Amino acid sequence: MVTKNITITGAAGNIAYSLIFRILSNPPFKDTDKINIRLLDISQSQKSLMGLKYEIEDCAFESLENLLITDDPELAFTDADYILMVGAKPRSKGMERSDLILDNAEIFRSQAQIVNEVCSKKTKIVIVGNPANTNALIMNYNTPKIPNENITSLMKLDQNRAKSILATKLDERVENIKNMVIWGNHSTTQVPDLYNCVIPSKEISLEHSWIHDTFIPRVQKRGGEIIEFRGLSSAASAASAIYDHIYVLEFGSDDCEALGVLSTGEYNISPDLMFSFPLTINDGTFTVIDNLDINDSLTALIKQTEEELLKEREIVKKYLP
Ligand code: NAX
Repeated sequence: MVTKNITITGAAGNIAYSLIFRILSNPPFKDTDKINIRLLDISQSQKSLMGLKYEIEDCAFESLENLLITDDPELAFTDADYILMVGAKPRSKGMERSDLILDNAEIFRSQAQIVNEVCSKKTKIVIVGNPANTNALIMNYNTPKIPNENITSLMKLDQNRAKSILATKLDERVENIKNMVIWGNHSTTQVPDLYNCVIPSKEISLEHSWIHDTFIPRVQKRGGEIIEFRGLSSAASAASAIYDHIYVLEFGSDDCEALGVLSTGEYNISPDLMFSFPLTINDGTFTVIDNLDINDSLTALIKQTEEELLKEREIVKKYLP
């Protein structure tokens, strides 16, 4: 019997409240019979985690072998197969973005140091907590034992949003939309690319103004739109995207995928940034698709998202040994 150790940080938060139940009801892991789930959150959240534990038990999930709630990262991370890093400090009123980046840098560096001590080089780490790409870079730099390709950041929510918005516009099925590339950062500078997108059975014909004045800003600001209507940030859709992210890492994909990965100079993007590129994924390994044309109208936008990541990297440089 194969049992996987799955750790979720920020387990008392909103995204985890959807994610945990989604994973346990239909585990997205290859050749896995049972799951040991470890739920990590800060000490002030332990009572709430206890309530969550009771709810998980009440589901009587057949996939569940063992359930641990803890505020001790070492206990949570030891021998993990996957660590889903959802936990992060939220932005409080009046807080500068650079302070938020630094507060989270501190969290991710200290967790990375523990990961490096107690995990194996097989552990896969998915970074969700914002700023996800820069937190992932910190994780990467502070875990010399973990191969770079095992650390990815969540961009799948952005890709799912882009596919769905286009599907609605064209009255098309979402599964027919292929090659939806998202370039750059998980932020309002990300660049969803309709110029490389295809629908195999038909030609996509869209006005430049719709692409640039409606589609791109809508995808970029979709998170804000959800907050405006729901009064809360995306949680179930983020959890669903994390599930999809794990699924493609485990089972591969016949489409172009969007994950934040460590740049090595592809498409003239600066090396050493966690950047969303077009990827193929097979047998648990990804490859950057390096031969796409970038439409002239996107070049400046892609530069902007790269520059934002460079600025974030500059802010956290003392966390990048
Ligand atoms: P919540 O504020 O509901 O939950 C965050 C949880 O993290 C809290 O329970 C908090 O106590 C915990 N936490 C804080 N510091 C911790 C630490 N050092 N160790 C363990 N746990 C810690 O936020 P939620 O809505 O669940 O969102 C979580 C993160 O995902 C946020 O940073 C959010 O911005 C980010 N997102 C990233 C997305 C992406 O595509 N990359 C999309 C969704 C989401 O916006």
